Amino acid sequence: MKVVYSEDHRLHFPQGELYGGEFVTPFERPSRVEYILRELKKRKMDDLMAPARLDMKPVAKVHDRGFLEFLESAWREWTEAGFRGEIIPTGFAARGMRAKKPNHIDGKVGYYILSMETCITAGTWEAALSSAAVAQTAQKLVSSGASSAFALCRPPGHHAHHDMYGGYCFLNNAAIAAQGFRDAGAKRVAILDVDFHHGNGTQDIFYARNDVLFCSLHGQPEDAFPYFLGYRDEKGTGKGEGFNINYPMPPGAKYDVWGKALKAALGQIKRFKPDALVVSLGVDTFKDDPISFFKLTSEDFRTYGATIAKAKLPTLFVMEGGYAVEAIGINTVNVLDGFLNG
Ligand code: SP5
Ligand code: ZN
Repeated sequence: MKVVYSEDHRLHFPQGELYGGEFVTPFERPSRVEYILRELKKRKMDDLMAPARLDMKPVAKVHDRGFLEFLESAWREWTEAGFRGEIIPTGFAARGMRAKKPNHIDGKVGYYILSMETCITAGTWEAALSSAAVAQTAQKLVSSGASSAFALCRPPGHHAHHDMYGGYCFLNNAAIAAQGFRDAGAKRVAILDVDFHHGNGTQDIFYARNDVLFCSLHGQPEDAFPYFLGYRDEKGTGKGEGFNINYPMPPGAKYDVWGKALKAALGQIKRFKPDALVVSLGVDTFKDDPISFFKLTSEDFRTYGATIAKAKLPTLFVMEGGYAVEAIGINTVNVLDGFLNG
């Protein structure tokens, strides 16, 4: 399996993440990728490839133009306004207020953000572009006949909406890849999101569409980020009705519960008869993850990799979350190894 990877992820490394009222070193940090690369090498699965230049057409189909322009110019506008820290907004269009985009950068940030732990810094836009290029290059490999590929994306993408960023995500890499599959001729694409967190951004982007089925397994929104989306009764809208399926699960869920949800999701995916499968691969379902509450073991990751392989679909793995850094390599590569070798 080819692994698409770019060093440019390093351009995004904020100093701080707002966590429990403190600024801590971000959980989503560059070393995550290094641990994964190290484990791929160890198992001789490091068939690495650099991304091609990003084709913006699929990006423009899944993201709002004003949002893309905002991300591109945010750092310049922020520093020109005289601000010296990393980008964090102070005000929001809360209930009952007007959701109109202001001119001042501080207001614009409030308009486009969905959660405040995610800072923008000088290199964020470039890193986000490189991450999307990684996903797109891997998608093109699969569109051209590879049975699978791994997009080692960083920063992650599944929390990024059509026109909002947050949850460590800026551009929705999995959505860009799914759109790329469509543009390359796939009639139907399924997205299976196994990150611990609900894939709110991916849901938002495809909510009214019936050509992309979105299934997400995640910590229930009553207790887990992103808190305001991911309930079971969110099933899609208009012609997209029935093409969004959420599997929220309570704190402490182990593989007996999680694996059942996976099988249910794979059953729905099979019924949909997709031409390609995108797996939003987060390994923050691990028992020792510092910000999550599922209890999967390292061996469970291998098991579910093998289960996904049984769908026998052209499959693109797109890296999302996972913050137990010492185990992130083992857990991620276990999924790929289980997928390839049972
Ligand atoms: C891609 C991805 O996995 N993004 C996750 C973003 C999570 N951001 C906020 C987390 C708030 C966590 N609160 C956890 C309490 C733990 N005791
Ligand atoms: Zn996550």
